[in-house]
Amino acid sequence: MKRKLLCSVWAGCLSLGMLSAQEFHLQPTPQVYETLQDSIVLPDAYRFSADVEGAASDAVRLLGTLLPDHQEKADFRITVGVKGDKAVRKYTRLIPSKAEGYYLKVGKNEIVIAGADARGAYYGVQTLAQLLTLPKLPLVEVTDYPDIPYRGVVEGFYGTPWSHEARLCQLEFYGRNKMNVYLYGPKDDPYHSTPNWRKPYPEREAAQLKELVDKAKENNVIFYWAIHPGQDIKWNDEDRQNLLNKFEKMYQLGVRGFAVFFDDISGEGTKADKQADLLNYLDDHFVKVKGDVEPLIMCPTEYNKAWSNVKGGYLTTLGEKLNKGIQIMWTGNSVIATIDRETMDFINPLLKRKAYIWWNFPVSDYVRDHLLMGPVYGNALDIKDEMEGFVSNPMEHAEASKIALYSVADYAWNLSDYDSDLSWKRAIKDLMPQHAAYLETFAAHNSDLGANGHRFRREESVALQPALEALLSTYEKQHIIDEDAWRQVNEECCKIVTASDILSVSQENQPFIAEITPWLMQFKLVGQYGEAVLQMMRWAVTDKTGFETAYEHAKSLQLLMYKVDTSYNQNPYQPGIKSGSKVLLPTFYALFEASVGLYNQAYQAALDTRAVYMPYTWNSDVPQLAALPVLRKGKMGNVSPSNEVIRWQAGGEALLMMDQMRTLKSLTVDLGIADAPKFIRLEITADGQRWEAIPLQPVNGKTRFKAEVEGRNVQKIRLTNITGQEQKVYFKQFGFEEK
Ligand code: 14T
Repeated sequence: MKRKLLCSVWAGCLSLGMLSAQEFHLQPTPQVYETLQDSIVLPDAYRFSADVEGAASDAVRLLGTLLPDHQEKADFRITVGVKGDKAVRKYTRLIPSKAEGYYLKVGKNEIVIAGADARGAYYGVQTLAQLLTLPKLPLVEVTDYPDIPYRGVVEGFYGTPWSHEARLCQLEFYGRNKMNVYLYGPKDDPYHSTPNWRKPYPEREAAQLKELVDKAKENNVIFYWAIHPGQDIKWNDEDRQNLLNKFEKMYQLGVRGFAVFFDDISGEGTKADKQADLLNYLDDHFVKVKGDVEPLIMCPTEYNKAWSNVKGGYLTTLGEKLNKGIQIMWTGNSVIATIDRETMDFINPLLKRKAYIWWNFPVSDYVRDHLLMGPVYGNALDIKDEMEGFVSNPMEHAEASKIALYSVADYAWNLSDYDSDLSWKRAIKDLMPQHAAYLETFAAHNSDLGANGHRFRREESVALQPALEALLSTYEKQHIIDEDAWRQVNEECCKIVTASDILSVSQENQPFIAEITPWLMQFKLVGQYGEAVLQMMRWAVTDKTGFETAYEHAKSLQLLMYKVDTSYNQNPYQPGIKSGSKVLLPTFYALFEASVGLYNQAYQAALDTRAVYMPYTWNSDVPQLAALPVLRKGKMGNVSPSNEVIRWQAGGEALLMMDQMRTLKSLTVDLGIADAPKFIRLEITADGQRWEAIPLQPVNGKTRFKAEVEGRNVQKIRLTNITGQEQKVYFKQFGFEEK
């Protein structure tokens, strides 16, 4: 923001109680913010001039919730209006000529809020509301407007849609942060997508949607309802009418913004000319006829550069055919990407309009075991004139998404003044003012996505990285402890444990804590594991029992982390709970291994150096089998099947080892051959010494066999080729269930 400061730090000269001047920052960052060195206390009585029934009525209503009842005869005057209103005529030339802009002045004897339009006036009052949270009201002049016309959120992820309560809370949040768009399009709402898009919502859902629409209006947010019909749409009159009927139903619920999504579909529905015809039809026969509906938005099938085939003409067709005014979404150079000038230079000419950016962050539907709580960075700051809209696709965790959404609002309002780190810190304070420091610790270490198919990564644990690197490299290379780094890391681990406990029981934002609780549990264990590993380093060669206790503790913590990872958030896609997975844990694992190595050397011991808890390990002298991963899900253990022919040499063995003795319930083997028992011997051992062969019994007379192991204790299971010749088999299944 351009701060024309008349005093270097205005409020530094005053006593500001809880909030210091340095801490105070308007959100989103205004375009021009001038401030005097002075402040006032808002009087109880004031004269009010506004056209209450006029365009500024939303602004007036919001103002009413902020101010005490006024009296007619008072010296202090509060004026609210929209450009053209009599009340604000005097200020006409000060109102920015930009949509949704406003001029706000707090003077000694007056407050003026003059909007370029109704939403502008409303935003002026939102800014005043922020100033009113200060102990004294600073004298200011704010001239403000958004850089990007449409800013907000598209609920467009796969997974559990947001709850009704979460949505209501979001809409208020958007209003406060000057976001004007909420696009409703959760992939797992059956009435949004195939095949039920044709059907009206049941009564209860319809009533809730109506409530959302009203809530959106109250907060000056445009509620867009999106339909996702492409997977089974027929390009005929009947389906066109089906779509129109559904829109009409939604119109009756109060919806005044509509979108059609053609993403992630295949087949007939993907044709550009058909899509354009449909959209134009809706534009001509619905939007234009109604007269009070926002411009249509469409999400194309080729919605990112990597998936587009320019020569195929899909995007060119849309660009040429789609009515002017219909907006087209774009996720960037790939599904998940940051947006830069090159992104816009590629797409805008094809679309013959400014693209409407669908930003796939902090959406986590392809990395569901992670939370994306880090700063919003990577989008160019010099492309404000290239985008029609900028909406963010969030996580299925509505409250946790607010950290990113706050910064998206900040960015899209004022690109050139956007500072990702400052914005992130303010977002955290906004979400949990009382516990911001703890939440910052949590967010700093829970921001990366882990390895993923989109190869989109975020920084994590940035502040601690130098200390972690120094600690690890001196320890690994020189076998000595960098004391400074050790202290820093230890302190951070301590903070992690403290933050996890305090946040877990915090009452400040309970829906938020409920969303992140499993990650808080995991985060605490990561901190404790770090502390234990630091102790192991300390004692590795100097205190045998000290080390052994720390080692056992670290091992226990590994097991506890494994339990959290396999007990919570067990979705079928990326089950589990990952925390501190980019920098913290890998460093702790490496330090664990290095310190066990030093201990083993010092005491001629042979402690297991493996840092990650593994209930089962799998090994074989048959090379093709040795490489297969072994997985555990709940009580089920499975060696991943292979789809190649396995050449199993005579006498070759495959061995499954348990970390401890476990009791079995069942065991299944399928080697793709009907006479497996002739070639393969299955044996178990409970003590690791004495082996016992278990007969394989056919299931369904095909290639699948089971072994009677109910109630048997085992430590190891072994398969051996007993034929004296190489056997060719398919390793289709080797699985068991624990009791
Ligand atoms: F419409 C789009 F702009 C878009 O991003 N569509 C989906 C979206 O619903 C989802 O949340 C997002 C992130 O996973 O990506 C799109 O969905 C995909 C992307 C893929 F690369 C679905 C399957 C994919 F292989």
